[in-house]
Amino acid sequence: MMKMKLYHNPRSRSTIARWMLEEVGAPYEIVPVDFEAGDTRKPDFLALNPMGKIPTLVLPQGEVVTEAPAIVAYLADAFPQAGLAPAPGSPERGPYYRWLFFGGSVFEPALTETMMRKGAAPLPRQTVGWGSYDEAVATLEAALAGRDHLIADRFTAADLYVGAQLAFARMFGAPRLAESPVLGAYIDRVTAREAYRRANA
Ligand SMILES: N[C@@H](CCC(=O)N[C@@H](CS)C(=O)NCC(=O)O)C(=O)O
Repeated sequence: MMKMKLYHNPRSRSTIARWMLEEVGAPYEIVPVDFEAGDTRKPDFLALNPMGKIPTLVLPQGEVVTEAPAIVAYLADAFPQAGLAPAPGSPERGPYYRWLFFGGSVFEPALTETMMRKGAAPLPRQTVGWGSYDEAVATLEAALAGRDHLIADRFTAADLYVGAQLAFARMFGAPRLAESPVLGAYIDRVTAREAYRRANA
């Protein structure tokens, strides 16, 4: 059987895609990417993803999927038996998209801003699409207060993506997370999953 190919480096966001591949039980092979050897700048790789970034997933038919949240969302739909996405068009699909996109277009850039511009004045919150890091964290904290998961009281691909971002943030020592029992418990809960362990072994 033709397998999906994941261009991967264990010290990168491609661990998110690998975690999702493990969750859904997809047959896949790893194509190792060596940053130091310049693999992401080589023409063959740039032909797949001109951004020169991983994760990059190549489907057996040749289609290319990039951007970790898109890979996660695609796999959730392609492997419905894993039960990681509410049905398209169902009411729960709305908040499911909300949190998946929140992870990619709010939390991630907010985290990058707070970690890489330490000491600089924050970018204007009304203009940048992610508002501010503090608001992004407070929003997730409010969404998770008194509940185990973001949607429908079960683990979905949105928890995988947002949980992965939060786990990275905690690992990098990002502000506000150590003081949040709600987010701390959430990160512990999602990263206790077997598929997470397999992907990060
Ligand atoms: N928007 C992308 C970000 C991917 C990304 O920035 N990947 C980094 C590693 S964590 C990368 O491939 N860097 C290598 C490079 O830019 O040459 C996603 O969400 O997947």
